[in-house]
Amino acid sequence: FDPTVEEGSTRSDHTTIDNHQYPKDEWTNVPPNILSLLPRRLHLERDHPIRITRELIESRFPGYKYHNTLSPIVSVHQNFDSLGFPPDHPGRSRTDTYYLNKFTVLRTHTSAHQADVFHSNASSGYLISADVYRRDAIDRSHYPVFHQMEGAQTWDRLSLPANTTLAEQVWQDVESLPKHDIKVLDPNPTVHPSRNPLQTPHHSLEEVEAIATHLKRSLENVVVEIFTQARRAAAASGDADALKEAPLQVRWVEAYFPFTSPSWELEVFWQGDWLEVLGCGVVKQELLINADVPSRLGWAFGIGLERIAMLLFSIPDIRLFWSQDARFLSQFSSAREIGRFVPFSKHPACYKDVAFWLSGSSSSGSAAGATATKAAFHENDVMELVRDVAGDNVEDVRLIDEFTHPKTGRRSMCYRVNYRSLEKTLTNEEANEMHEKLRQKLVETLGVELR
Ligand code: FA5
Ligand code: MG
Repeated sequence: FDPTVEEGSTRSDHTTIDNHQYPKDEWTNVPPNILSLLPRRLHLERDHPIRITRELIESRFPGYKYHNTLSPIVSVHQNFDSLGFPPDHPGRSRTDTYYLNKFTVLRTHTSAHQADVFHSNASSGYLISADVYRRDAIDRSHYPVFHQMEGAQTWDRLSLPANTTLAEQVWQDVESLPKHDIKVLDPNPTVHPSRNPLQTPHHSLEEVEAIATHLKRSLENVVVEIFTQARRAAAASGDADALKEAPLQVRWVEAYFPFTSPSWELEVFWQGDWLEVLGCGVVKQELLINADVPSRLGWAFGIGLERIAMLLFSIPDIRLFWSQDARFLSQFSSAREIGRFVPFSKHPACYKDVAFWLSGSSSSGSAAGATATKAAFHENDVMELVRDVAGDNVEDVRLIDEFTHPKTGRRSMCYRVNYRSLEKTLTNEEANEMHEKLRQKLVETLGVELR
């Protein structure tokens, strides 16, 4: 923080973070409430559940190199181009990503560091844990800042033991992984070659099979470890519902990422539904070639630490991770066994609706690409205004009605905002006040017409 800059006349032309200045331009869209979360770094905070979760997963990858302090400010090149995101990929849009300016973003995933870490070629396996930023919906499992852990393992064709092929080496490494006995419902989902082609110019089928098996087994082991700990915590709590939970079920599903092929997601059956916990795949060889390690091949994954921590500790709402309330923080310690989180009293919900007509035409198009022109209506803009006026006092925001007027062609939307603090009971007046501000901001910022 540099006071001379803050007070200077250029104040509104730059964003200042840690004494660095980032010039603003027509792409800039990071609000102050998001910037204020940059220093928190929950994955490094002592006794924080995100840190405990990180350390638990790290313990399943002995010998890997850990990177835990990489800056969240990265170039568009690092976050997208280096990973082969096409120019029109929706993830690049200003409605989805926080831009400091045209060339600089808050990383949307830990994969932003893949190219650099592969390039440093410091070890065959690495883990990167970090805060990541995305404009997104508001509900109990989505927050605009969350934490990911990236992992990768590669094998070098040029440094294999004598008379051993790369595939043989990988199979040997598979054999030395710990074994588990859970049921994997769909261990080998069909992979569609149109979107997940085998990298035939670079890899043999045998190599891909060995690498994919090593990848899947390593990640299944992580999930088994998490669930074993969560079960133990449930048993210790004596909670009857917790003990009734069905045995662990996991399944692999095909996924698509621009930087892996083939790609998968791992889903866990949790509270009656399939929950996606990670994405992964065989690293595209172009990345390794561009990182000057063309003789290496391997796998990578990205896992959501909040999702894992919610399973591990039974934490019901993602906002809790940001709480500074001792009733939350005092329940976690890396020195104790994992225990179930005991919710403090749940405060009443206060629902308020807001309905409005969109301005202009009803065309909906994505604003991706090389320009930052005024985008069509995007729900994430509503979410951001809600966070701006009400912060963590909102549990979720849902679209409850939407229609197009048959004569005028105008579109109308109605959102239901659930005002509920984790820490205290909100009075109706407090909720009304926030809601009135939201209504004004919607008009001022998005140019809608209230109904
Ligand atoms: C990625 O971010 C890829 N970079 C993952 C990857 C890495 C693939 C390496 C291949 C190789 P995705 O957007 O699906 O993928 O996010 C990965 C995980 O982050 C999800 O499975 C989920 O656990 C978590 N996650 C995603 N969005 C949110 C969110 N808004 N809030 C909390 N967790 C989230
Ligand atoms: Mg995903």
